[in-house]
Amino acid sequence: MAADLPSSSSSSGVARALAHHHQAVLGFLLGLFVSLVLYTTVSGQFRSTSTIVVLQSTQAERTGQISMTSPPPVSSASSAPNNSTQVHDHIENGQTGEVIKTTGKEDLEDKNVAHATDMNNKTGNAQADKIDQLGQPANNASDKGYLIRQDGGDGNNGSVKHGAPGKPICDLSDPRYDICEISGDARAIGVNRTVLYVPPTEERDTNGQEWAIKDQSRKQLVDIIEVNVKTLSAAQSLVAPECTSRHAVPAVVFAMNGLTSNPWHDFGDVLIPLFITTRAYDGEVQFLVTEIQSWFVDKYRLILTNLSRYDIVDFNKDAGVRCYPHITVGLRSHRDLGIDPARTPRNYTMLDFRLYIRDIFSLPPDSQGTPYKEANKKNETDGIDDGTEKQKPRLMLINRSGNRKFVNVPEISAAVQAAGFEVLVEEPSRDVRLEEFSRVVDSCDVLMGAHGAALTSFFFLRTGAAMLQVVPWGVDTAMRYFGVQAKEMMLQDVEYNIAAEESTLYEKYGKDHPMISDPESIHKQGWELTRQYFWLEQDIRINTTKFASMLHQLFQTLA
Ligand SMILES: *[C@@H]1O[C@H](CO)[C@@H](O)[C@H](O)[C@H]1NC(C)=O
Ligand SMILES: *[C@@H]1O[C@H](CO)[C@@H](O)[C@H](O)[C@H]1NC(C)=O
Ligand SMILES: *[C@@H]1O[C@H](CO)[C@@H](O)[C@H](O)[C@H]1NC(C)=O
Ligand SMILES: *[C@@H]1O[C@H](CO)[C@@H](O)[C@H](O)[C@H]1NC(C)=O
Ligand SMILES: *[C@@H]1O[C@H](CO)[C@@H](O)[C@H](O)[C@H]1NC(C)=O
Ligand SMILES: *[C@@H]1O[C@H](CO)[C@@H](O)[C@H](O)[C@H]1NC(C)=O
Ligand SMILES: *[C@@H]1O[C@H](CO)[C@@H](O)[C@H](O)[C@H]1NC(C)=O
Ligand SMILES: *[C@@H]1O[C@H](CO)[C@@H](O)[C@H](O)[C@H]1NC(C)=O
Ligand SMILES: *[C@@H]1O[C@H](CO)[C@@H](O)[C@H](O)[C@H]1NC(C)=O
Ligand SMILES: *[C@@H]1O[C@H](CO)[C@@H](O)[C@H](O)[C@H]1NC(C)=O
Ligand SMILES: CC(=O)N[C@H]1CO[C@H](CO)[C@@H](O)[C@@H]1O
Repeated sequence: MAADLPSSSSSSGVARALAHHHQAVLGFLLGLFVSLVLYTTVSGQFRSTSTIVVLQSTQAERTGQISMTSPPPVSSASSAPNNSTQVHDHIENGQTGEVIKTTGKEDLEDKNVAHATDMNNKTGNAQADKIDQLGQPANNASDKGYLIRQDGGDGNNGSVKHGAPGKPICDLSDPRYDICEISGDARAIGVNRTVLYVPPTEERDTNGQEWAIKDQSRKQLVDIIEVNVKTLSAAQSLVAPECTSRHAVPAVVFAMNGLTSNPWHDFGDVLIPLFITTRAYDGEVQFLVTEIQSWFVDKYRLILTNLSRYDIVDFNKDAGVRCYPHITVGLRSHRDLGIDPARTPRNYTMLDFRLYIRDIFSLPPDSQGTPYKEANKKNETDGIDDGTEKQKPRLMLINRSGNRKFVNVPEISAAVQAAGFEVLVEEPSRDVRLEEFSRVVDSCDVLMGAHGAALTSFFFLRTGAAMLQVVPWGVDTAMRYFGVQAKEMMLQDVEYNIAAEESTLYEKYGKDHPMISDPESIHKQGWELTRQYFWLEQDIRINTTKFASMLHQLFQTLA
């Protein structure tokens, strides 16, 4: 008996222990489940905020309605934890660079646009967003003039001593870009693609540290050649190359190659990131440019010379040892052609950016309404109808010549005019002079074009003017590449989603081909096929009857 007791008690003890163990396991599993659910929900949330788009046009849109006020519905696909939503999220490494080499003529061909989308994978996204939420880095020690500490820059603070001027901090944590901030004795040697940090004597270490940084906003691009950033060791510091010039302002090292030459990328990959990274300097910063492109410098001179009042340095050819109190290597970027205000030093928004661009191109201030409204206003104050013809709203029709072109431009023009607009057909080339072209865009109430880089001219529109995007069959990036931005910039975002019958793919392949009957099935087969069919092979024949009803609605909104 007695012998049983311990035995029984021990067996019940074992049972209890076992039960506890089970509970613990169950609890653990439950906890794991909960945290998984949480993670999925949260990361799903992250994903949908940063991927906002992936749109399926509704039936109404397909038949040509305006989606101006309410944001278009987000397809179920975008919330599904599925590969199909990721199709556009992956940059095709390696090939991108080659595809991109456009020569002058091809400039507005944005066959690469989709390539260059948010290349964040799920983890990447979630991480990036977490970093955002960590908020402002505490390190404030660098001089007040250098308000460079922006977003998650200090996510990696392992190498920073608090209160120290700061060793080079290279932050590789963002899925889009890498960046280094060097405060103190920073020396840039262009021909060697090297930026050195010479620590003060008391901080020197026996070992140095070294990074290789792609100095533009798309760190996956093979074309962007790395710049070396080094903290010199104690021994190296003693033989550091002597400064050949000393500068009082900070410098930023960045690359001008990559996907540039397509305006969407010019702005999205370089100009907006440069704005985010340097606008707060108010011009008191020097640009050290790797892979400098003279056409880019010419085309965007007004923007570049406003962001920096100092000469641009052709860094690849610069043999001097340039010494600065601060050097940034790389450009920050938040999303495709976009700005996350919470991650900028002065809460800049895309609206700020558009107004800034208009300002430096000396376009009328924001208090001016759209050209049509202004003309009407004047006429009203002038008094009565004197019989002269009333000014019409003006629509710029972008005439693409490569892929995704309108094959019936004359009919479209006629329909636009019949709806009461003045039409202006434009084919901006890469070398278009923006000083003049910006004025032409500014004089328009509507900028109309097929989904493509030329729509990037929307920065020159006035508040309340419309971007009329003709969305080709099977293309689902309309909102993400342009629509979201238009709304953020207080432009009317109008989408005309073509029906299958308006795509030349329909004539070519017939209604039963999956690309017509089920575009989603093509998307699922990957970006290469999607790109080939929907981006490269497709032209557009707008059904002007259907289009006219949309134009009439649009006309009403402009009055
Ligand atoms: C992927 O999406 C398709 C349709 O969009 C759906 O049928 C499938 O279940 C999804 N797969 C997963 C793993 O979610
Ligand atoms: C996602 O893509 C991978 C690789 O392309 C493939 O192996 C996998 O089956 C896909 N998963 C789904 C749910 O489609
Ligand atoms: C996704 O991103 C994470 C973090 O940036 C990275 O570690 C991982 O390798 C990436 N996965 C793929 C498939 O690109
Ligand atoms: C940053 O510096 C300013 C002025 O030097 C100071 O007022 C502020 O409290 C500092 N912020 C942090 C987070 O240290
Ligand atoms: C940054 O450094 C502080 C103090 O050393 C530490 O508490 C913190 O965890 C570090 N943060 C990161 C992201 O490493
Ligand atoms: C550039 O690199 C070369 C080779 O490493 C070196 O000999 C030269 O001194 C460097 N130039 C400067 C200015 O440091
Ligand atoms: C940049 O433009 C703004 C107006 O938008 C002007 O106030 C500022 O002085 C300009 N800066 C430079 C360096 O030209
Ligand atoms: C920027 O926005 C944040 C929240 O989004 C706000 O707390 C902060 O006050 C804003 N800063 C400025 C300068 O407007
Ligand atoms: C539009 O572009 C096509 C092809 O480049 C050209 O043939 C046509 O003349 C252009 N139309 C107008 C009205 O400029
Ligand atoms: C054009 O659209 C109208 C109105 O939606 C429709 O009745 C007509 O059949 C369409 N024409 C063609 C050629 O598809
Ligand atoms: C009726 C009328 O006054 N029309 C005028 C409106 O304004 C435009 C441009 O300012 C003039 O060209 C029209 O004649």
